[in-house]
Amino acid sequence: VAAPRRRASDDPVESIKASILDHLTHTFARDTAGATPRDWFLATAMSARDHLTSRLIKTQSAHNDQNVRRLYYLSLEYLMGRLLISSLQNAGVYDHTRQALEELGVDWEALRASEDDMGLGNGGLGRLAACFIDSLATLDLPAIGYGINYEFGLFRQAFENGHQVENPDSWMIYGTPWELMHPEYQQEVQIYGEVENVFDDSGNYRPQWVNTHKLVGVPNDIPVPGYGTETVNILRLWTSHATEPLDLNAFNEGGYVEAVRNKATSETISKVLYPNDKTENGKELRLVQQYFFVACSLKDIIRRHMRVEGNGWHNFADKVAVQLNDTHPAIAVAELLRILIDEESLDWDEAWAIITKTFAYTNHTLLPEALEKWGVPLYARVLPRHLQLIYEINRRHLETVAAKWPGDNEMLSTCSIVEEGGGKQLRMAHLAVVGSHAVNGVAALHTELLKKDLFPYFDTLFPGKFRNKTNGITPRRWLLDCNPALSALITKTLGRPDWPRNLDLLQALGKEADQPAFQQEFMAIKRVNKVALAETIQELCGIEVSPDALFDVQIKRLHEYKRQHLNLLHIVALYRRLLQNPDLDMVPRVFVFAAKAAPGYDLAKNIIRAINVIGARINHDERIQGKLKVAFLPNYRVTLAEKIIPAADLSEQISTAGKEASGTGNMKLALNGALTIGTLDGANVEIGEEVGDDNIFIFGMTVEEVEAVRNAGYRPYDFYYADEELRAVIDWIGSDYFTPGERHAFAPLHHSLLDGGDPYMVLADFRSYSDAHLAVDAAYRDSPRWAKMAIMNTARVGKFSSDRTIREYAEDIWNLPPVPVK
Ligand code: DL6
Repeated sequence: VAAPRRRASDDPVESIKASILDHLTHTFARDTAGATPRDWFLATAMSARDHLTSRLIKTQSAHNDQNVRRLYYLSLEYLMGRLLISSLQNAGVYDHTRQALEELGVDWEALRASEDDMGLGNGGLGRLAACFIDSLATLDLPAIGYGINYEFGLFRQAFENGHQVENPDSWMIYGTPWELMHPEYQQEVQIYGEVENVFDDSGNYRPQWVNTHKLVGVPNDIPVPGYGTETVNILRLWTSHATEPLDLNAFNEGGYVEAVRNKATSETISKVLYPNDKTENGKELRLVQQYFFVACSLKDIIRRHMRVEGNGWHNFADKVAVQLNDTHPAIAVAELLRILIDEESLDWDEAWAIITKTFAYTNHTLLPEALEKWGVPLYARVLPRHLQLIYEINRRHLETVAAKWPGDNEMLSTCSIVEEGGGKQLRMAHLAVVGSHAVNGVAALHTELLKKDLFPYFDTLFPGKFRNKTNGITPRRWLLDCNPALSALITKTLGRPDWPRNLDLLQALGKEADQPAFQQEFMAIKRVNKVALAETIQELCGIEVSPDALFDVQIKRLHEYKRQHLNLLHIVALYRRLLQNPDLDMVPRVFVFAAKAAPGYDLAKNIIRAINVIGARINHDERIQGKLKVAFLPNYRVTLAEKIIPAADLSEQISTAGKEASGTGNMKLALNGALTIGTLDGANVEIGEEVGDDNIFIFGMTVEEVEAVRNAGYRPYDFYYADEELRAVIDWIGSDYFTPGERHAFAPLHHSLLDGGDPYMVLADFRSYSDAHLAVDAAYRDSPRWAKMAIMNTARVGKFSSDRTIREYAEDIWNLPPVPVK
């Protein structure tokens, strides 16, 4: 039935109902009888958006009126997930909206399932950016996130015969209700071309970037509401367009494809997210993507500043702080320099002072293959003027190096932005360090290693520039929204509902950890979440699992250094123990995996196949009486994480020490009462410090031990021959037992463990890992002890709220005061 135009009501539920019906009818032209769940989702999202846009306008007025200092977060990735629940929660209208929909007879589960994930990121780095913009708004910090509005997000993963297959993620093929397009703020930017020296009006030679290709970036804004505050910031994502969408002359002459060629080429830039989370060096389109979004964003930042300040370069760095999320946007250093010198005619020193006050850089990895380098010939073609400027930055930088270490040529080449030898390459991390006033790692251990191993000379050259900012996660999405039952228990127990804005309050739960009644309530919620996950496992994998088993979870990108294959070796060892002794007394376990592998990463894909195939054999083996189950859930993404995390008993954080910069899944799982089995790596170290040794299972070599073993000449065969069980497990995997008729199915995995040198020392850590699992087994049998440990985890991880992280950035790096919106 068509609704009349909305009438204001004093009753919030009535008012939301009217708003939803109004959008259903007048925005989407649907009546209630024929509306699909997606129609209801769209109408509800628009109703939520109405709440956000009015606050957004208020926020922008407050920021403009007070001419505030702003933070601009530049990130090539934002892994947002679904936005409906978090938008409703943060806007404070979640309960009323649920009630309104219930009264309208709408199926809530179907409605929310019809929202596609906004998966514009690969993994940790992109999800961190999403948590950060939530915290920025929650803390009333004036901030704008900039990125790319990819038409296709991270691929959708399916399994065929255990193999990963990738399908395109056309998440916005039918549009998305969250984006507000602003053609009035479109920016034209240029690329390619060449540099000519021409005389300027004062008779001086000046370089000019000419014969360039022009592109247009159109901004799409996503409102980002803070929780429990009026502030609504924006995430501004650029879509690429051609300056001339249609060549009418070509069209009139019958060249139909020619007529739209320019449009198609230009639109390619924002078409698809690159699916590697650690490497993408050398791809021209990737470089173009980086420059496109950086150039559009800087123009937009300058436009906003100059609107108030006129030609106000003198106070630009007072009003503008830019955070580079990894080196992906590091070209911003050269682009701002180009604008200041070529377009604004500032002299070098003035320009450089502005730049180094404006930028700060976050490093997210120590893995050498993840450190971005660009071939000089490619740069010369795509960004010829920037290349010149980077050379000049480097020349001046090397003068400083030479002054510090006179006559040390080795030091010059180590510190240079330009890597010589082979083909010349630009080291983007060096450019980012030189062009920033602050550089941070993402966990205490990572920052130490950054200073010691990755940039040792820079730390000496720029004392105080390197700082630590341990990552965090937003407690809104990762507890309040994804685990409503536990959230309700926390609110009831603490007697206050404001813990999602102050996660340290959870500490008070520690007092309840020994109380049988509280333990029962806490564990009953875990069980309900496990029942729900068991249903999802049945639905997605066709595997029946018992919620009484211990749910042992490893969810993250598939990477050798994250060592999903260590987990697999242990599973096969357990299977073998059970076959040898079917009466073995062990806590039944469900091993849950979810992970995407980069499409070109053969070993990672082989590990996925091995887990799937070996898992299937285990799942169907009646001899082991259901004591072991292995489920690899397809298409890992934020929405799936929200289902798995509240149901996890054990969190696998088992990277080789020194390799995982921080990890953030470890924080989400601990917050939801999962115990960690982990190495002393990344933020595991700090999680251990917070929860205490009694509430975590630490195993394996430390960073120092890893280094010592490697220096002594690591030989995986030594461990293979020394450990009968390990040897049997590896031989078994190397045989065709699990793939009858198909020989060498797991040869890449087998090779990596032995003849390939086992680069991540899986074999060296195997026994210690297996022993730690025995300790897990013993602890789980003692239900009160386990419950206490789980509660202690939830109670003691308040430090890992991204609000704490962002507060530290704001105070220590951005010098950014909050601006409450009335
Ligand atoms: O800082 C966020 C996240 C860390 O928690 C992970 O440890 C780290 O691996 C990840 N890095 C990336 C991409 N790496 N690069 N470049 O996702 O960042």
